[in-house]
Amino acid sequence: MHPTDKIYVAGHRGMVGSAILKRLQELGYSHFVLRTSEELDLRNQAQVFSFFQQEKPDYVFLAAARVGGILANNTFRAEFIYDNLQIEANVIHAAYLSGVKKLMFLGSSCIYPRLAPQPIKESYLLTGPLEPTNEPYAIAKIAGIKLCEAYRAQYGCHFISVMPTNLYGIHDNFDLATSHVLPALLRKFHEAKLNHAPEVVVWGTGKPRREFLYVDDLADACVYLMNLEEEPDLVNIGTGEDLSIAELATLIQKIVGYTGKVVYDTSKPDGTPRKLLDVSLLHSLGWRHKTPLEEGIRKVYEAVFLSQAGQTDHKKRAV
Ligand code: GFB
Repeated sequence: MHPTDKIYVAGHRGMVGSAILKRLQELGYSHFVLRTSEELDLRNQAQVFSFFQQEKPDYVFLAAARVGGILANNTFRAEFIYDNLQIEANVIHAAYLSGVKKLMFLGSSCIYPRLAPQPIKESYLLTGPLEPTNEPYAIAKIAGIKLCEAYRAQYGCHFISVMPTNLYGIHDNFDLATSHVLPALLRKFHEAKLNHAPEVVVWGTGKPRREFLYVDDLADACVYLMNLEEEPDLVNIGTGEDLSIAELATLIQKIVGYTGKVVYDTSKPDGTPRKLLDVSLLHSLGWRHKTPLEEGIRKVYEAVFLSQAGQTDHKKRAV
């Protein structure tokens, strides 16, 4: 990408899209085309096609998606498949029609089989049944990968997919009903500390293992991969390290400084037992993550829960 190229970041107000935009700006890119979801509904084919015909972006980061934690995925099954399929189909086809030079589609590690051997290589895609709690979302994301692959094979489009592991960051969703585990636990421990609550409830058994990547590192990886001349059509992005949910809870408890008890609500689902990405391909392409987990969680905790601005912002976002 040249500094003058026109770049469309789809989903630039979300946690991932905003981090990608910030990284691009840090690197000197300045020619962006951006639309909020109120201005452009990516589920609407006519709107998307006319936007691409009018703007003709050179590069596209497709970071717009309906996302959420285990409960949101399991509850809003229809929206998770429908919205994501629509967004991907519209944006990827419009990118082909308008001659986009390169498009990067962001998927998720839940596309891999529930019981895939660990760590999970890119080649394990479609080798076994998916985790039921997020199957609709995973099917939509697999469709996105296959769309990129098909347009690449048939029309020679430079469309690639990256599969990030579980992400976290300052602009995360902190709503306890729809968020992922890391922001949820930060909020639960913080509020329990403030309210002198005797215990914090963690969902599931605490045994599942997860890998977490700081979103600014993900953004750096995305821009890095976008700028490679030759790259594989599917690349995992992670740290290559995981921990159990119980270990995560202990770490967050320490960071927050909460001294009460941790209890497990086993009526809530555990989801996939383990989801550790094999990042050897990513490493061989010359990229490694920089932010250690504890440092990243401290950054988020300080920015969102301890700073005045963060507290106001998080209350707005957490209702
Ligand atoms: O982060 P999370 O919601 O998503 O949950 P997944 C990870 C694990 O943390 C599960 C447990 O075992 C949860 O039961 N957990 C414990 C909690 N306490 C909490 C809590 O307070 N809130 C939440 N949310 N979880 C999602 C997929 O799976 O990950 C998506 O559903 C996507 O499709 C995303 O792939 C990255 O890692 O299980």
